[in-house]
Amino acid sequence: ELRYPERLNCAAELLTGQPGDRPAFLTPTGEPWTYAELRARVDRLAHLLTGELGVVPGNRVLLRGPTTPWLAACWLAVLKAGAVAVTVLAQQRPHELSTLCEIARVRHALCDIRSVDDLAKAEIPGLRLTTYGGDAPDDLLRRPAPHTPFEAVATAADDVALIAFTSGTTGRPKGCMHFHRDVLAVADTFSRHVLRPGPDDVFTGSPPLGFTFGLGGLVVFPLRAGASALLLEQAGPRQLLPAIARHRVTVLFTAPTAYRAMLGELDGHDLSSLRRCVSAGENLPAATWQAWHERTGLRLINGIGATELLHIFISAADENIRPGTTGVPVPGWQARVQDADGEPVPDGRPGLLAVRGPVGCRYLADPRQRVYVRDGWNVTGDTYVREPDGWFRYVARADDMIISAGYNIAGPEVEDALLRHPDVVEAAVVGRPDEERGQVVVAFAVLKEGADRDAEALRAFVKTELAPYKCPREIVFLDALPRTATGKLQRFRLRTRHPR
Ligand code: 3SK
Repeated sequence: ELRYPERLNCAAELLTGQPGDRPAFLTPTGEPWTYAELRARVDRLAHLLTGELGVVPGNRVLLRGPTTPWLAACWLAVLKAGAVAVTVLAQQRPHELSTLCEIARVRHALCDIRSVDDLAKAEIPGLRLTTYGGDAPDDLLRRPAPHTPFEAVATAADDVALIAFTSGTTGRPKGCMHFHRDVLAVADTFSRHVLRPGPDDVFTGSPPLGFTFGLGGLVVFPLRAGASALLLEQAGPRQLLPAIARHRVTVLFTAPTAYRAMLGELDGHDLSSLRRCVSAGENLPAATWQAWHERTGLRLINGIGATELLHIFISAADENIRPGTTGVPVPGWQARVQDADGEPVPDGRPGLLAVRGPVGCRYLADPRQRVYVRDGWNVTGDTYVREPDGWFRYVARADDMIISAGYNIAGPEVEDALLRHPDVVEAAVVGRPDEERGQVVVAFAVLKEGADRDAEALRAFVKTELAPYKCPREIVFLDALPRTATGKLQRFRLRTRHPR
């Protein structure tokens, strides 16, 4: 069981104990930041926040910018000052930003100068906006500040440390509050037991710090282990692959889409330093797992996490990985499959995934809390099967099951079959309303450059892989699938696409 002291400031904890001369953050171009430098910069920022900027404990401070050591340092300084970090994505537009600020009652914003335009355009009453990384004399990083240590505010372990937003794939965003102890708990469960990092590890990946998948993988987990993190502003396959070789990266965090995209570009890149590759954010099809294993010899760690629960709560570790399944509850977590009334469903049968552990969902003033948390269980909205030996297998998002002529069809199973075709790079399968069958299966596919867009041939291929009733009635070819800023597939946009 995890035990933390009653008074706990997680930022202070994350910055304590590492040798000062060890690297904390690396970037592709600049000098590494040592732990001593990181601590000193965080302390200067915390002095500025609590002095000139007038931030007081409990204030909500919006953080926005590309993934840089300065963004991570601002996040740590906000927490060290006892304020609440509201992390948002650099891609969010003025209207979205004003909604988030209204929900979280944001008073201050620290924004990378390169991401300021949309924030400046957003209508946010009373917001005190401060920029960093620019040339102006009042830029945060140019202001004079004491070079003395900053004493962390003695927050309670269950004071709110951060608010992370989940947009889901549609609907009004929900702000998820997480405590100081939650931040350490995700490091002390998933990272500690599954990744088992040490000071020599080098983490990198693509998820931004405004997505808790990235915040954990690129800041919290490396710091908790005294390791280092390579922070990339651009983290597509073209940047990730050379960066892994150059910085001898050992732990990689990215989504299934990026693993698939990297597969097409692996030639000539040295991945021999990698020892853990984490895939989350979306279901990992077995076909992607196999292809990555064949080409690299590495066994992808598939995880399911949620913004509501901060990070990953089911996954598998090391050799004990079964492609096509997610895994078992991370130590410290419990999971079960239940029906719509909250009654456990027998093993082997699909139902709703429910989990509980050291972190719980706490929506900020949102009645949807009652839907997510039922009887002390967090109901994630995913349909899962628990195998008789306790392994959890993903079926679909609960609202993504397709019911066609009385058959229950899981879109991801059909997607996996499509992805086994050598020309298919991305696939998404949805149900389209149909008078006769209730719904029919419609697939959207992105093909390799130059491949022949032959829907009939692809349908014939799927028929060799799956029972005919699962075969898509129609296959539509797209150049790219619609995704949210955090890379999640927006199936609702496909469902409402008009047939050709
Ligand atoms: O939303 C997710 O899929 C997720 C996955 C891993 C860690 C954190 C999150 C939010």
